[in-house]
Amino acid sequence: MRQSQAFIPTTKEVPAEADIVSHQLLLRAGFIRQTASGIYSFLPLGKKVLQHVETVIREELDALGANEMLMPALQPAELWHQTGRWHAFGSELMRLNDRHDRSFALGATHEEVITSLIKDELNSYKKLPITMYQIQTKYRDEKRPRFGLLRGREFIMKDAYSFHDSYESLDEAYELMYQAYSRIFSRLGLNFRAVIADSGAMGGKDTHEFMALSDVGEDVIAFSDTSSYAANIEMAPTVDSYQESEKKMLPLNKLATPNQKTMQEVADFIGHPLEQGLKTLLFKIDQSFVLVLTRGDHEVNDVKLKNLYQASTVELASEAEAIELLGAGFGSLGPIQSVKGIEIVADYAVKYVRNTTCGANEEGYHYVNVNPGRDFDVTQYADIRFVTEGDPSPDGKGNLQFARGIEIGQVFKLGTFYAEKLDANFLNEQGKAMTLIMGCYGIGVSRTLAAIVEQYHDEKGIVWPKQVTPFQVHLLVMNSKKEEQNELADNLYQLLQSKGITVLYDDRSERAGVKFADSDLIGIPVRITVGKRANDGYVECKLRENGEQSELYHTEVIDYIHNAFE
Ligand code: 9G3
Repeated sequence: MRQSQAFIPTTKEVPAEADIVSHQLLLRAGFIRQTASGIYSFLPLGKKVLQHVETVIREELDALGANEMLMPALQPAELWHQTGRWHAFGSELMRLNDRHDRSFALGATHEEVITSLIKDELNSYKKLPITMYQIQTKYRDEKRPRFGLLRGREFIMKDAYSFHDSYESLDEAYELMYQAYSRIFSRLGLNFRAVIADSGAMGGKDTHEFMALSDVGEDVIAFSDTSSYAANIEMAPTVDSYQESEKKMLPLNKLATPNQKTMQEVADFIGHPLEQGLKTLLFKIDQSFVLVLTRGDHEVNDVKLKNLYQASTVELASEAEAIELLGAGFGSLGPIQSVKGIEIVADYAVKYVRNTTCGANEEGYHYVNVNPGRDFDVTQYADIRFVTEGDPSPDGKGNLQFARGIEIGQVFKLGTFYAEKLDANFLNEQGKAMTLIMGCYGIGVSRTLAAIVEQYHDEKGIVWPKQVTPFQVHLLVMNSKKEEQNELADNLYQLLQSKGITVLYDDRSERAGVKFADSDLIGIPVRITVGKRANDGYVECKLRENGEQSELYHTEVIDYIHNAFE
């Protein structure tokens, strides 16, 4: 492509609304432009990268024998009513009415559509297992779209759905898709981890998230410093490896602790470390109140609470509710003499505390030398805290470290939820109608593009991995008015393309400095510069990833490029 005819609006200034590198660079290098909050146009260079990402995904999915198709974005509301999701998803699900006033959802995902389609067409175990996939635009009305393509309201997803006559068959498909995802993200050059995740609203049992490691990632992953164990921190289980305390129990005592509110303030006032204290929080789990206890230095994991109670909503009670129920505000809550009948759930670590401190359910008073079992009872002990760095890895090998990740893929074992709701059955060998068993598998295609930029850039701009670069070579001519430069550059442009090498040819009448800066910003792996030495047939070659430069005779350029891309 000749840059004099291309639409690549690079900019020097950093757009105010872009607060992470990938968002800034994709805007400045002319790959995307925002149309509305969380809604983007892919300009020519961005579209080319998207195509390369999609090609890698298609190759790996097709190799599994998955069937590519394309489903509509407009989905009849009836389908979502049947699965109960029309109401389950609030304003995040974008909806509209057609001219006959019939309701539709703009597809946020396609379990309903694909299951109703398969239901009508597939009825025999002989046709199972089958996997369908699409690469298609999704719509989710995020409350706070941000970070450019990382959290948009209209984005490109590869979503796949597999159908099975048994859970063994589902397990096989899941494993195959898991391995395919590993190949896809490796081929894209990403530094990623597959982590055990929480199936959340999707139900089902197993799910893994594929996380591209990045400090701007919204998710925190906990991984072993010794083994391959890795889990989303929402899921990482704690290991009950606490030691029994040798200290003897001291007599319970009630102390005035005026204006001591936070755990740290109380610990300092009493004179013991934070982990010696007891943290008491009042939660509303589905509509009932639960007193939740953790050690002073631990944090309640609401996803674990939600899974423990199989609840649909878990939220902190308000201070007013705490005062009304327990007689005190947040800084003075405790499990002693709490209102009878309030459930008390405590993290395993609480079982081992000795002579701890907790609120007295009275403003400005705390109990000291509190001991579980003697001074308060617990309805149940459970793993309800977030793991902390240094905790033993749940697989028994090494200790946990944290990293932030961008979720670029997720694989789910759905089970029969959608097939039951949509009455999607197949006849088994005995001719008996059985409910279809499903898996679903997503990759955030546009999000992956941004994750690649997060992992591949430097202070001058993007540094595209060769698998996804919009062009393989950036050919610059320093002064197109000089006949010898123009001629050599034009000849090279034709020659490289005749060898199947993709070339972005900067033939603009711009100053050298502008061309070099744009070239560093756009981030094409190999730059060939035709300049002063065009007369004796020499050109300058430079690798974007390490800045390595060499002066080559023009006949050597093809080999140089092939070496760079082998
Ligand atoms: C919605 C809205 C947002 C959603 C969903 C539905 C997430 C929803 C989960 C999934 C599960 C898998 C197939 C590809 C892989 C992921 N956010 N999920 O179902 F209506 Cl507004 O999308 N779907």
